[in-house]
Amino acid sequence: MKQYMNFIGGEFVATGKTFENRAPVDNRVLGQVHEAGAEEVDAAVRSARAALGGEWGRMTVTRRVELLHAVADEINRRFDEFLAAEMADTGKPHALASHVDIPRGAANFKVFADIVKNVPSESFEMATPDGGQALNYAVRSPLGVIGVVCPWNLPLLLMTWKVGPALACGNTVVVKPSEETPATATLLGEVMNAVGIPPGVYNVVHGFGPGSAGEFLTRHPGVDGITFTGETRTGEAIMAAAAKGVRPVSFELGGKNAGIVFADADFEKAVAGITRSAFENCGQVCLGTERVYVERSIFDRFVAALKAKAEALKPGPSEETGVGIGPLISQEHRQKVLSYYERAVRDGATVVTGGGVPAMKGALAEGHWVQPTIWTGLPESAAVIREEIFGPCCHIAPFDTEEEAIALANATDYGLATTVWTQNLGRAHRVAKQVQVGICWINSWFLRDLRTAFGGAKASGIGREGGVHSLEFYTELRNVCIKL
Ligand code: NAD
Ligand code: 6OD
Repeated sequence: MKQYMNFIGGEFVATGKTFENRAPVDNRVLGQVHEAGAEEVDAAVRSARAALGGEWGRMTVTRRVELLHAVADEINRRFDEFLAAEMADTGKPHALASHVDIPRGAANFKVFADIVKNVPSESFEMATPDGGQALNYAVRSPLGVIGVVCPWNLPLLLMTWKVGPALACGNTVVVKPSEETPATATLLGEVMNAVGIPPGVYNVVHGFGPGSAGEFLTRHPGVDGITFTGETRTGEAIMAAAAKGVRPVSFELGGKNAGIVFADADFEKAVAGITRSAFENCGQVCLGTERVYVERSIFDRFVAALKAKAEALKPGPSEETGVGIGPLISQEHRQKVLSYYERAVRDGATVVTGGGVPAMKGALAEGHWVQPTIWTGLPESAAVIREEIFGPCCHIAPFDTEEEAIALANATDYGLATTVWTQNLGRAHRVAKQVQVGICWINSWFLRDLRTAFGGAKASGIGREGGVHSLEFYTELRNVCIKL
């Protein structure tokens, strides 16, 4: 039976308390996860602190960049192991994990290493009151020990999206992966040792949130900053923990994202784009589209076309050829998603397609499958239009004017992403300027350039990461003023 251990000070650490890690495709037990208690979390934070004062803290940026490139190369060398681990933990299709999750895991180290190496610093000359001169210039210091708390939907991608820049800036990290997906964070410990990242720079503690490793880590006074991706409600709890000691936080939280399709859009591309944004990763993408607004003149045609696409998504295990959709992460999450499916019907929705569980054969019948689901006909006050479901489902409603579409998109407490489909550049720009979100895609979705700002407005997050914006969070900017 596989053992997923904590990684502390460069060593794999077992604990007396374990919990099962299960495969979403058939609910089989994949292995035992060693839950970190307060003692192990404390050891991890201490080892991260010690590493700051050691070789890592004294290392030149050039050498750090070389090492982080080596981490990326080693992930690529062990690509198949990372791929197998991620597919087993999440059940996501091979095409998705091999084209998105694992390559991004490597890229997150390379790109941020290069950004840190190349980003300039500001400097100002000034006249002083005594007629002399002074020179101001800024230097960046690492923030210190960073607590990294991660979700389960894109485990390696989202974890390294924070660990990459944190290490590139010279920090050390203690990562708390999701209890649902412990594998790739653990495997990364082997990579760190193999390429010579000093012990204590990268640490992993396994466990849950409240009363477990997540809470112990975020409350630990030795943690200098916390970066978190997950639910908005969890963000509130972590923010309260971070208040003690006034520690900075960077939050990427939930979403209830709108897709807007204008009648002048390239129809086929819009249908394909919304198919991805609504159903990719079984709808478990924070940037996903659960509310679709379509201009009335193409509404019926669009609904029929999206229905056909949803029904063509073949459910199945990651490795099977032609699989278009995997399972949800857990039985508990499936119950939540199915409760929204029932709620939509109770609230009077027209179920265009789906609404239940697909018939799966043999062992797969034990997996956490749900059908891709499309609703129409609900008022905007309905729960499935207001609340984040995080499943493969969307409600489609018609609109008549550009202003109406923008107002509908903005009528939510969240503000993460919007995807807009139109061939009118002027309109695209007008809409992009008015939607209250951190990222607005035009004629695309989840198209990522890691140099750009990423984050959420309103209840979808605090701060921006990506490119130089990551440096804002992971470093302290110090002005040096020299009287010449
Ligand atoms: P979650 O908030 O339940 O858990 C995320 C992590 O926080 C897990 O590691 C969990 O153990 C830990 N945690 C839970 N309670 C905690 C506490 N009180 N203190 C410390 N740690 C705690 O989220 P999830 O279910 O794993 O992920 C799905 C959610 O994440 C969705 O809401 C989704 O929108 C969001 N998400 C957002 C982004 C983004 O970029 N904005 C990206 C991915 C996922
Ligand atoms: O691409 C990224 O950097 C990122 N943070 C994606 C988030 C996806 C949410 O599920």
